[in-house]
Amino acid sequence: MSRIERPSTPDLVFQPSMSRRAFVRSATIGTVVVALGGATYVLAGTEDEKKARATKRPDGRPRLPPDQYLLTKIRPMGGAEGDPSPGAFRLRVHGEVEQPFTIDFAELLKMPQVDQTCDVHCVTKWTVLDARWTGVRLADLAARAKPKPSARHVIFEAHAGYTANVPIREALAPNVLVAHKYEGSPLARTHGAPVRALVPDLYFWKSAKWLTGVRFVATDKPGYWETRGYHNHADPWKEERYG
Ligand SMILES: Nc1nc2c(c(=O)[nH]1)N[C@H]1C(S)=C(S)[C@@H](COP(=O)(O)O)O[C@H]1N2
Ligand SMILES: [Mo]
Repeated sequence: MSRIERPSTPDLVFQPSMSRRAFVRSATIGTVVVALGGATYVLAGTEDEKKARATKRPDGRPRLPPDQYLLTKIRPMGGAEGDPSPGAFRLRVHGEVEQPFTIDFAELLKMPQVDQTCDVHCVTKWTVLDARWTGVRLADLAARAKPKPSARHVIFEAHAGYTANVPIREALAPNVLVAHKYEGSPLARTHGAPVRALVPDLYFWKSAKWLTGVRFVATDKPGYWETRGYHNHADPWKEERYG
């Protein structure tokens, strides 16, 4: 996983000594560069960040979790890409369920569609506010599969063996989607085309791209990043970054 560290910049700083490398780096993370009276200033996005930190979500938590900064668009974070064609897509819903099933892309589109605006938070410290997604609630797919009382966790399964584990109560929250659009357009290949998971209230690594399956399990099974030093749960407000 690539890591982005944010340079520490106050609101408006005159940095004649800033190296070209540091300047370019800060310019790529959403800062605004302005020229005033012949001097160059770096205007960091910190006013928006202060505002987002001061604003509360309906659940009482701040819009911006601790130690996060803002980007305006989600950033491709890599991973082994699956086949992006909707025609090849199959999603298997299985495990500790009464009615396991597999659906293709056309069947997914026939299920109730949700258009949702929500914030996403990457463990590398960027946050995007008001990202717009379209997809099907995982709870609706689960209702069709009928999880057994023994089901306690959901394992998102993706191309090339990537997995991410989420407790069932959190996975069935109404804002957890199997998403196929971002900002009104089909998902870009780098963002998981044709279908990804979206678990907005946990760090973004739980949102498996190139989704192939949703498996209900009785016993928790730490996934790809969870077995590589990342936290098993991943709550951004508790800064559950590393295990
Ligand atoms: N299949 C798969 N899904 C994945 C990953 C991956 O490597 N493979 N990376 C995760 C990580 S670490 C992050 S931060 C997000 C990044 O999503 P994005 O590239 O759309 O920003 O996807 C998550 N989903
Ligand atoms: Mo990540």
